[in-house]
Amino acid sequence: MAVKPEDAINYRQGTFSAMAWHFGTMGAMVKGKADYDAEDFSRRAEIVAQLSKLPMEGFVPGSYEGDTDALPAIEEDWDKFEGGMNMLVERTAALAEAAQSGDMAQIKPAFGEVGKTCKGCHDNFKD
Ligand code: ASC
Repeated sequence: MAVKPEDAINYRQGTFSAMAWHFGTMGAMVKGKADYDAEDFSRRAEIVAQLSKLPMEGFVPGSYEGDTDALPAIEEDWDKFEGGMNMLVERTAALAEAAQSGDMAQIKPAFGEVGKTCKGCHDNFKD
């Protein structure tokens, strides 16, 4: 797929922004800063799980300069990056599954695993 680097950057940033919107709202519930609403939490967890599949195709050659925080390390260590993105897909699916239980004792650790996965890639691949 031939795309302009700036379009790829906008695309993947949009997907991550939408994920952060929902994950942040979920985080407020997990941390007790907002009332836990099981149905709303579950809906958002599903959205995040679906969104997590989207950004990967936006990481195209030539898109690691300009208006982006994505580091060239992504291309240099592609297997590790891809592994991290796959882990995000798996762990957000696990969180969506846990969310269906409505049981915070199951949700909390699953939420934490997703957060760690976000951070793992940010530490290595985001400026
Ligand atoms: C968020 C968000 C992230 C992750 C990360 C977790 O809510 O926007 O990028 O959680 O901070 O470590």
